[in-house]
Amino acid sequence: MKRRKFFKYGLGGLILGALEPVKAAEFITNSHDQEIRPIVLSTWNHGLAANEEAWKIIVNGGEAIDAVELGVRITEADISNRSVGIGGRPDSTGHVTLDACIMDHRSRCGAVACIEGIDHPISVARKVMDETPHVMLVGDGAREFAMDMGFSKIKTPISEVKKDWKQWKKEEKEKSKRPEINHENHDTIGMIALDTNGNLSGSCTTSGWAYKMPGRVGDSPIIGAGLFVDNDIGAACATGLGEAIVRIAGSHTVVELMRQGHSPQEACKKAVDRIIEKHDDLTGLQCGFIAIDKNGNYGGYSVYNGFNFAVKTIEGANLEDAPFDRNW
Ligand code: SD4
Repeated sequence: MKRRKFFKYGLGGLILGALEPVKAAEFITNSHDQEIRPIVLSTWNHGLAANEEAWKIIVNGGEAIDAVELGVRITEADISNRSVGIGGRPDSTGHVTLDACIMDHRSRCGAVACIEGIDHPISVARKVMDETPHVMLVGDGAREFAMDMGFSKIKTPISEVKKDWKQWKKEEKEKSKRPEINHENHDTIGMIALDTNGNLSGSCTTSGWAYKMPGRVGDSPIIGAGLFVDNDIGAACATGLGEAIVRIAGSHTVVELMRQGHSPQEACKKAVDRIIEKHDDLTGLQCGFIAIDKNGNYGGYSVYNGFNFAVKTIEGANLEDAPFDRNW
């Protein structure tokens, strides 16, 4: 067994950022005498930068809910990203419609779906959670709510994306093609985190399936599908073909499997197995899950190769290839 280093912090708070030696620790003992292994986990390569932002909150003793919101805002703000935020690809009619959800350790949650012209859907989802009695707002209602909350209007699609969309329109044969969901597309960001108080939260944000039917919503803003958190057990989120993830209530399934005693890794694999069982045609059907449990253990799994996820712990940052069921 690896040697563990213990660090204790007083009631004055956890100023972990200021304490260099903590980097070597596998877990910390917080001011409530709990041993915690704080962690941030998020989907795909873009998760690396997002995790760094989230970690700033975690390492200073902040709440996981703030970490997962601020973390994925980094990805939403990156206009070179074609699958998250305002740089995302539009639906078949040229409208960029965004989906997002967020959930905290008290099972509070908020979501927006099919929202257009707002740059940070994750923060609108947070406002739905914090400021309304509802869980989800969609379409124009979500947009009006965002504007009431002080979010500014953004023009989408950005010109490069518009050019691509026009080209896609021209290529009639491309219209029925299922868009490839893989690491080159960078895809949805889902983030889950365990903070130094031992609390879990998660977030998920996407522009969804490129050139989707107008009004189409995938798994990403659906609590239980794209994201689920149960503070007694663990947290999970999903990426890939949303329709397949919704069919098995993917992220909720992963958390329930952890409740039954499976490790995060096994739980993700079992959820993927279920997707495979429920679909006769797996052509291009990529789905991946990531999960963490209350003890800071983590894992991921995908249908096909090519899915990776970013891990941030006290010991450092990593990009890991998820194990998978089959090769493309
Ligand atoms: C969706 N799950 O809208 C999203 C897309 C995605 O990796 O995650 N791509 O279906």
